[in-house]
Amino acid sequence: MFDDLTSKLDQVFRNLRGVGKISESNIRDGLTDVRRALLEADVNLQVARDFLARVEQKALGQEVLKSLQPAQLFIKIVHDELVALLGEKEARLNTGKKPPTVIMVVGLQGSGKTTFCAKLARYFKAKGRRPLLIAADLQRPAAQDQLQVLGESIGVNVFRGESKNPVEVCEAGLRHARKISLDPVILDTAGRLHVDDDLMSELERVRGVTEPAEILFVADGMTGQDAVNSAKAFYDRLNFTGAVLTKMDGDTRGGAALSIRAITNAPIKFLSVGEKLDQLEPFHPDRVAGRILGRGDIVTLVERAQATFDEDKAAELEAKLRKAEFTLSDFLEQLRQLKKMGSLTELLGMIPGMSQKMKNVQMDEKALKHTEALILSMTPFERDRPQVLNASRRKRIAAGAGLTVQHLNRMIQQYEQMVQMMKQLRKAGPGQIKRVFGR
Ligand SMILES: Nc1nc2c(ncn2[C@@H]2O[C@H](COP(=O)(O)OP(=O)(O)O)[C@@H](O)[C@H]2O)c(=O)[nH]1
Ligand SMILES: [Mg+2]
Repeated sequence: MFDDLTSKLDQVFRNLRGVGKISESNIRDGLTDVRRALLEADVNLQVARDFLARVEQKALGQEVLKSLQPAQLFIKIVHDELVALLGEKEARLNTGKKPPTVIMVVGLQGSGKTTFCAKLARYFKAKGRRPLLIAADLQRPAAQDQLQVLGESIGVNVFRGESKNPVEVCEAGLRHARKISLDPVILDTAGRLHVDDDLMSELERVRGVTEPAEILFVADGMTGQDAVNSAKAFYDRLNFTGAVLTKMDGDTRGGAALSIRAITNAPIKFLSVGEKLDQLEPFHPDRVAGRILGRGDIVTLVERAQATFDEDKAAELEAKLRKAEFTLSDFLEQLRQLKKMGSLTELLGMIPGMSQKMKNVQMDEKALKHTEALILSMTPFERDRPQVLNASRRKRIAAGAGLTVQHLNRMIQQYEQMVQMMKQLRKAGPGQIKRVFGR
């Protein structure tokens, strides 16, 4: 997410830090470079212009030139304005006046509505709620089945109804939810390839009968300016109350994220960061601004760790470590837990200061598969006692995994480093961990 923009802004700041004494013309050059970076990230032209005007006013007005660390102050101004552009504070979901709360999900075809509906249902279920999904997309024959399959995979009820009319399906679904006290109710509506009047009228009728507390517009984050244009069209007709950006795991340039709030005045409420149903993040403007500026997002990282790490397993590992029994099987377990949290490259991007350092190192997801293959081709005896791995055992194991002895040696080295690092972390306590993360 935002990698390209991050590295371009980083270069701008680096240039500013590089000059001994900053002059007004340095600042103007900096502003020009920021502008270029924003436009290359596909930020809407007007949005970029307004943004720059605010930064310029602050930068030249706040006596950046006289401050002790002009470059730092300039970065801070850009940061604060980015946060303002993204929406100041986290926007929470509205609750209906009386239950069930209806959340209507709208957007173009293929933007990720159905996937998001299921993610949202999962999100509520994890909070102890009993959501209902209503399959109100009757445009495509398979759309209802798709939602049904997703619903089943997370143990959430999906209402399909008999009618061929989406308005009636929604009404019936809502009655069903009231009868058995399901709340919230999430409506997966139909999309089209382009904004058209038919679709908008249908959505208006659905809105009329269901009185949603929340209408969420789903925008494909990969499409940049197009997403902004369709957002505007949907906003003009439906006045949606929040936006969701999907496919933020791809190499999106970030333009939609930076423009949508300014164009529609509706806050972004979620980011969808993958096809799996747990890949959903509530949107925090300050954290995202931090990520864009390459400062990392340690809070999201920690939250994700808390959500995915199995606490019992973590405690078990810690106990083993204390007794210096951390074996290769534990090493593999640890790596698998890490993998569950998301791609390594993405995780590293959230560690402050890492995203720039790691820019040219494509974290090798393949290496993880290799490690898995190597450890699995050992006997349990060998996994527990890596010290017995002599040359002939190493040859057999490497061959078994379809890899070379060098691969195996490198993996063992990493394992030993991990054991060392964990010992040090444990000795030093939480203070050390803080230092590692730079906060
Ligand atoms: N990589 C990625 N793919 C996504 C994400 N959200 C949805 N998709 C995929 O995008 C495609 C369209 O999604 P779908 O939910 O069917 O869109 P709809 O037509 O708006 O209902 C599917 O292949 C999804 O798996 C996301 O956050 N990341
Ligand atoms: Mg759909």
